[in-house]
Amino acid sequence: MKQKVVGAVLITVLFILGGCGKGSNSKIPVSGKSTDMIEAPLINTEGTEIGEVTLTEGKNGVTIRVAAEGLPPGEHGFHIHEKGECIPPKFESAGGHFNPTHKEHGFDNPKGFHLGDLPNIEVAEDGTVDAIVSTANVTLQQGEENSIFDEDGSSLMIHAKADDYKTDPAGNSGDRIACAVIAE
Ligand SMILES: [Cu+2]
Ligand SMILES: [Zn+2]
Repeated sequence: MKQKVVGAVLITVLFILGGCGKGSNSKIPVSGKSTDMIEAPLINTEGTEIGEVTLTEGKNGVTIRVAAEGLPPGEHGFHIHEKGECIPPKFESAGGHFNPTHKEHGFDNPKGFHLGDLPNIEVAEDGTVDAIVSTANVTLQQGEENSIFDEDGSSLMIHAKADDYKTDPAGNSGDRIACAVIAE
């Protein structure tokens, strides 16, 4: 298991995010397969750890924080991919975008969007990023159709270029440059 289940700080984090909806009935998972919080290392195309992603589920969906360094400055596509495997340098092992509803890519695509589609993230001039994006389209709870804990797991991916939010299948966002396994 690469992702760590951090039960002790769960209540604190939910409180900070204001998403206390699940606070009363959330349980620390016995199986480790379904949870309210995930932390996972982010690796680059050389397999070097460059940061970390944190996913927290509250009543308005899942909040994803990505904190990393050593990335090219500018806007980058950011998605949940369909398989929980990050094999550098190309990360093709992660498959396409998480898409259990069989749509096309992009928020601006009339035939869209993938449930794994997310807003672009901005890397600063010094190559660091500390971004928070939210999505109501996925869940960390196992057994749901939109759960990232499906049979083959899921990963988070940063791309070389910005996502145009409309070009199928990946928003013309270019190479995959960093990957984190968020469910195995
Ligand atoms: Cu992607
Ligand atoms: Zn997509």
